[in-house]
Amino acid sequence: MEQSFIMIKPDGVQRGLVGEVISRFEKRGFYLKGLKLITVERSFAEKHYEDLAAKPFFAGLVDYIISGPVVAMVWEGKGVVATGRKMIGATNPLNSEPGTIRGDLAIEVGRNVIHGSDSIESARKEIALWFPEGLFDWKSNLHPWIYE
Ligand code: DAT
Ligand code: MG
Repeated sequence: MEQSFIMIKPDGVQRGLVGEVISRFEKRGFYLKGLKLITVERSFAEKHYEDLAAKPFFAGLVDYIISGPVVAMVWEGKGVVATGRKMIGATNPLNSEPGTIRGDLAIEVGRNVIHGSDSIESARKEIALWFPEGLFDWKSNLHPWIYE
């Protein structure tokens, strides 16, 4: 089944939003297949955001991501990549709809609480980067109550 890489950024961890974010993905019906609290090095953050290396905000973005621990997760379920993006909301929280994570919990683009893979292909790459040790293979007993 489809998987997405979701990360609570250092501001989300510092602000005590870990439970809130996890709760939204759990309640929606997605399955948690990987989870860790981790502080990454500059070179690792640069690799994660390599597509944005030419952007003027790249250095600041990397400084922010390495400024403290993040919660790296893999969530699984039908359509989780696109639905995860909708749950997260627009990149700039001032444009994020209320009801989305950023629209409810953030104000500035440089402190937007959460990352979510933007395509199935980037999810695959990001999961390989962040979880080289592999994921947990377990099946929820709620499955028939979430899927028909
Ligand atoms: P998203 O995180 O919604 O996938 P992105 O991949 O385009 O957005 O950018 C990655 C992060 O970089 C984003 O969460 C916040 C930061 N960022 C993006 N655009 C920015 C901008 N114009 N100014 C400052 N930071 C920006
Ligand atoms: Mg992105």
